Amino acid sequence: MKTIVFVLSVSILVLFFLPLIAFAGIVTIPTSLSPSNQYRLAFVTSTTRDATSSDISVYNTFVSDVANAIPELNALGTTWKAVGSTATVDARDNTETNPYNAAHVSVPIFLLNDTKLVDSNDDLWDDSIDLPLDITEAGLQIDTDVWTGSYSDGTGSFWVFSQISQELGSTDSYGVQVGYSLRSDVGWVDRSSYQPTILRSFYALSAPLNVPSPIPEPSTLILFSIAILSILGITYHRRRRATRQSYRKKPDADLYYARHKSKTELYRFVNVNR
Ligand SMILES: [Ca+2]
Ligand SMILES: [Ca+2]
Repeated sequence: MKTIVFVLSVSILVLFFLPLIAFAGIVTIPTSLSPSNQYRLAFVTSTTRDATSSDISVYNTFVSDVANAIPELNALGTTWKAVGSTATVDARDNTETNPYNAAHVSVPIFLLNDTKLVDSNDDLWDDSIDLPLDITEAGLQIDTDVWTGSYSDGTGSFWVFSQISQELGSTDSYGVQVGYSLRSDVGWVDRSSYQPTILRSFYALSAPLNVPSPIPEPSTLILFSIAILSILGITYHRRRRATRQSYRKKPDADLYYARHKSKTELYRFVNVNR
């Protein structure tokens, strides 16, 4: 009987904590938010590629593929954009986080470890972020250079006076702009530059997401209830049997009655021993 109770208890624990175990790596719904709140998610890719293409869609596809390889991120059904600028598009427009564009939804942005990167689009492009953007798609911290081709206001890295471009896909001799994942000042996007043929990470931003209303899964609830009822039933059954056995051990109904002074139990005792 003890074994059955133990097995059932373990089953309940597994059923109850399975969702937590499966999603332990990353947090896709920030715990500090409430249902219907909007937010975006951000990560830095654990994998790398070059920066030789001047077509922003190449980088958007790259970060989308990295995100959608993670089941929890794929399940969000959102679009992912690279935090990158080419000669024809700025990072803040590619990610639809331009503070000067009223059509771009301004919401808090969270990392996949449940911490807040910034509070708004303004906060993203005001030369500093609240925390380094150093958490990968798998929820792990990473120390890496990141291709951005951008300045810290989210525009393309372009020297107007000398007409030199350090944007993604540039063939100018100064190379392409990188940020550094451990920086939270301007250096998060604008730290240094490298020749675009080398391999580096990318930052990714999701489209705006909504915190869902909590709806308990009926199947989980039913399983949970059945398990609880089973344990209660077993416990009741064991107690009842133990009581019967203790009654049987007592030879004298009067002695038992004298000790317990319960007519109901005396009645039970007589019935059991009939
Ligand atoms: Ca802030
Ligand atoms: Ca800021």
